[in-house]
Amino acid sequence: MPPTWKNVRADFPVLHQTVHGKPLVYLDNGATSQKPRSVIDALVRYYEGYNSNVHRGLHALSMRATDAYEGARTRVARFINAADPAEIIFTRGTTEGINVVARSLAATLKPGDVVLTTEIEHHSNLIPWQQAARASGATLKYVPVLGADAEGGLDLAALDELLTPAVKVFAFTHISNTLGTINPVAEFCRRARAVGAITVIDAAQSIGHAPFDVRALGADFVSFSGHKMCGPTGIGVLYGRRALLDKLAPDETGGGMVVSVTYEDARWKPAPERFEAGTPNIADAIALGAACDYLDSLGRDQIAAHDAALSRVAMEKLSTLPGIRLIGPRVGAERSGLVSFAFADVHAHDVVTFADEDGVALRGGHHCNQPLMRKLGLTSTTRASFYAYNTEQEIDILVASLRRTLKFFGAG
Ligand code: C6P
Repeated sequence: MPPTWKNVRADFPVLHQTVHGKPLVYLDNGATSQKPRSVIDALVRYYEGYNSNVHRGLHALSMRATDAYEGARTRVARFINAADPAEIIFTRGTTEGINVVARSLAATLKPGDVVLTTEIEHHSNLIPWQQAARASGATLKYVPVLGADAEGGLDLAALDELLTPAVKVFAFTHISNTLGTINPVAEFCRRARAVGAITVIDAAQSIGHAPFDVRALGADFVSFSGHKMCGPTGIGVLYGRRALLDKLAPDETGGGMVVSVTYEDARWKPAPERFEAGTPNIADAIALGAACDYLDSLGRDQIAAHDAALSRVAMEKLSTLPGIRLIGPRVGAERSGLVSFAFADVHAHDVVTFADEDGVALRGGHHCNQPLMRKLGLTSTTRASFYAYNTEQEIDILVASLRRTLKFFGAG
């Protein structure tokens, strides 16, 4: 760990426990990250000190809650360098944000239009576009991934042919949750702009792991989850460029998002309220602001370097295991802080169960990437995903656990 981080692990209460009598080695950060004390404290402060509804009350507690909630919006805007806090819509998470954009954009699509996405998308950035294409008559196309182990990343040459003026939406992930591939999102945004396509970035796996600047990218929409970036579950963000948000119809209607209502009709407020019908997730939004503070106190460039160093070490050590099939970028190539692998004779669920006995938390399964798994001829992989508090020693524990598993199954 970088020396400036003194004692990152001490900030995370949950890490200091044993599981099945072994020290917890938490390597399932792709599913959800752990929460630092400062984020937990922000939740407790709200519920103990000023729990109240926002935007509705004129009493002291409500005003304090409103200030903290809107302050969190401003903090998130700064976190991703949005031009205006009004471009930050609080959602339940990445999935909800993409669904909101896909449903809203579906109304603007027509037969002949193309929605372009990629073969490595999480179901959350795939099914909403299938639905949008079905509802509008638009055609859904995919940028292919290269290599038998998807080691070659997305096929940029195919992008030349696919990204035509017929493409109205280009939706892609920043970091693949199964492969660890880091997509060239700046290039994707630039090329999409050149043909007039709207970009939608799934930043679920990247937002808490590396600097992210929506204006430098020129991104139109970005969706991410609080719980993968040291924040609480149940809160996420949909960033939308102001000019586009103002043109989109709301996805949900109800209280808090209207200027005036008659028995016949209603007029919407501008963004962000227009997209936040009903009482929002006040406590978790405020705590998400605390998560932004925490991550910036570590430095997101430092986190990215730490993730990359751990995954490089993990790839090198894992490649020594007999019969392992490593998925995604090859050993030594650039990848994010996660590694995904399969053994011919041991099912991923057995690997995860054995690792759990050694205190190691992994994920095994299709990782909500079924079409990609099918393309790779797999049903599942085992995944270890790292964060700022993980160490090289934990990778050694992982590798030792995997050796034990392979021996048990007569594969080692
Ligand atoms: N991936 C995992 O890989 P939600 O559940 O809405 O917070 O995030 C959905 C999502 C969208 N895109 C990507 C790239 C993701 O990785 C995820 C969530 C988790 O373990 C759960 S499947």
